[in-house]
Amino acid sequence: MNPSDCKTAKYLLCEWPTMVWGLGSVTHHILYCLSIAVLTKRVLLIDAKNFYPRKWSSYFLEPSDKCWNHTRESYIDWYELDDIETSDEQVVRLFYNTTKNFNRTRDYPDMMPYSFIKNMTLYKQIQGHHKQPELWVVSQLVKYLYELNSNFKKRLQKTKEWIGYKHPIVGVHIRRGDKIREAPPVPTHTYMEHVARYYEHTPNAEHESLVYLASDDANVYNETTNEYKAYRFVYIDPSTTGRKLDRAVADLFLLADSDFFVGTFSSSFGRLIHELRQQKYEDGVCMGVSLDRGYHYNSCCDIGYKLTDIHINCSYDNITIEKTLKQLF
Ligand SMILES: Nc1nc2c(ncn2[C@@H]2O[C@H](COP(=O)(O)OP(=O)(O)O)[C@@H](O)[C@H]2O)c(=O)[nH]1
Ligand SMILES: [Mg+2]
Repeated sequence: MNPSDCKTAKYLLCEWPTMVWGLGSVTHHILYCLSIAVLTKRVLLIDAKNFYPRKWSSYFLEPSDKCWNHTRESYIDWYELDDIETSDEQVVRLFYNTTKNFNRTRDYPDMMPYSFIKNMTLYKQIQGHHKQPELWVVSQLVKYLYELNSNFKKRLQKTKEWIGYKHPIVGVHIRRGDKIREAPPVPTHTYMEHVARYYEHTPNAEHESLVYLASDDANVYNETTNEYKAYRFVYIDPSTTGRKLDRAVADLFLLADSDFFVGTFSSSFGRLIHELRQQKYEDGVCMGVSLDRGYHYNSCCDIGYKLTDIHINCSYDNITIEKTLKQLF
């Protein structure tokens, strides 16, 4: 990402066609491209209609300020190469399309966790510290990509104070909306059963039991706060005006920074929270629970983990002993 000369540097041009994707899906596609760029020692260029660099910098630091505007005269497609890792071509294009009839003759290149995993010594080393080395590797990429800028960090701090976000707090992400076409909705009481189990095992004497609630469905807030009076719900009111993306990024980080997370990994947004949380703990695998699928990298477009879900049995008895490394912002 930081070559000495942009004119001679090698590039990976990642391109995907126009479509409306959410924050989690877009991020996982960028991370996939980033993993290949790192692996092949190329500077990543992104050309996607739904990727808005100006919006990016409202929240995050630019991943790199070098070579991003390189003008490319020509490129070669990755599938025309024998080996993308050793190719001398200056610009290699990785174009991918989610439509089933896209005529692709080769599998997409493996993403970074796979190539790491081929190196068993390194895999075992990571395993000594973390129950899911694949997840740990992905979280390192997320860490590089998702560095909040100081302005948004301040805004998040203010929001935290304003809504009364304090530790310990359980983060609950209830994904409904368009997702119910892809995954059966999980009833609210199932989320709340896990909140109750967390607080049974981790009683909190300092203040009442707090829950940070986030959903893409505005009805969830009244419904949940009216029904579960034993908890104090903290949230950003979905009726507040402002950019939709502001609330989504804030929800993402406030959920990621909670002490325990209850969500669904059928949601890309949910998996992104879990990935971010790996930076908060030495091993954050059991510091959250998915109420449907196990952890996997991506559900779309044949990229990552060949769609295998990784399930790990976690016990509520052990969660307090995980070492907390830091607050996330
Ligand atoms: N503000 C807010 N928006 C959400 C939440 N959950 C989902 N969304 C919205 O729904 C989109 C989810 O799309 P995506 O990231 O692709 O994940 P997926 O559809 O759940 O797999 C996000 O970009 C948000 O706009 C939430 O808890 N809070
Ligand atoms: Mg989606």
